[in-house]
Amino acid sequence: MTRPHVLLTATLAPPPVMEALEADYVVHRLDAHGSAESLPAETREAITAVVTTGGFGASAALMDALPNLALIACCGVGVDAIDLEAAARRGIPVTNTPNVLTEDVADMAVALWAGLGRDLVRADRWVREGRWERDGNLPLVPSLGARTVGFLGFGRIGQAVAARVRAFGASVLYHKRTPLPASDYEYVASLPELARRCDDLVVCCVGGEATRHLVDADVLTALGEHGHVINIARGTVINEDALVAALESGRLGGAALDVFADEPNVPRALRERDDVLLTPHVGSATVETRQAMGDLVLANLRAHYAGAPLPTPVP
Ligand code: 8YV
Repeated sequence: MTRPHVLLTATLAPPPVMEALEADYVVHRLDAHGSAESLPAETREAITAVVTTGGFGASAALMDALPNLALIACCGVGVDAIDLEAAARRGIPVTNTPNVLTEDVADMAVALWAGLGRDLVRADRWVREGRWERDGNLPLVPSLGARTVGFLGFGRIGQAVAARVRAFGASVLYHKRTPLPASDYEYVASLPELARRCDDLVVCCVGGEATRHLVDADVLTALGEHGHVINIARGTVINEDALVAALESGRLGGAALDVFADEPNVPRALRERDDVLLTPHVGSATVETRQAMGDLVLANLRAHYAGAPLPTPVP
């Protein structure tokens, strides 16, 4: 059987995912500028599927460059970087990788929450820079179990994080557009009110225009001088300039961020602070989860080329 041609926007890990992809498909890659337009016309015509990531997505221009594109398979749950309207107009289905990454992303969110709450960046530097010997002990911090954690967005990932922070003894509040039909967590109808009532705001909502800069200067100020913001969703949800300003003026206590407005570029002002914990978009980056995500991408490709229902279509 002839192998279908797919365009891959970024190498997937771990290696068995790439091996399986390359065994069943002719894999093309974007040019050095990350664009498909300059690929030879016959390659662009041969490509019938795009395999992409949450970060790279798929633009309308990419779709335009591939006249026979019939599937966009995203190795990631967030599809905000895929122009879904452009795909729908062209009748191109989009798949993603929900569920399989929930637990690992939630673990990472809790690691960031606890790490920031227990002042790990400052503590680590304290030891490395010899300040323990010179200056003695660090100031005390509030107990994690005494904190109230507010969730912006409360889907699968948010609820998995909530279960974890509850195990620490922390209180949970959440805000989303519509309250959950049945939940023993308290719903808060507005984001500013949520920010006023919680110590830590965990951003767990989808990205894209609908949530762009929802966390603005007012929300950050409402969190307050001892408040923390934790983001494992998308950098676009927080106004990064407002975040820097709130930290620099002492209106906000700290931030723990896995995602950024312009990855991989992280503002210097954030990198220099020891009340900021930074990770390079690694929420789902475990061997098991990335394998499971890759397996789902492969399952969607297989189903598509077999004419079978797609396992995880984006509605
Ligand atoms: C990845 C993510 O960025 O699932 C998502 O939405 O943000 C991540 O898991 C990525 O697409 C990994 O390939």
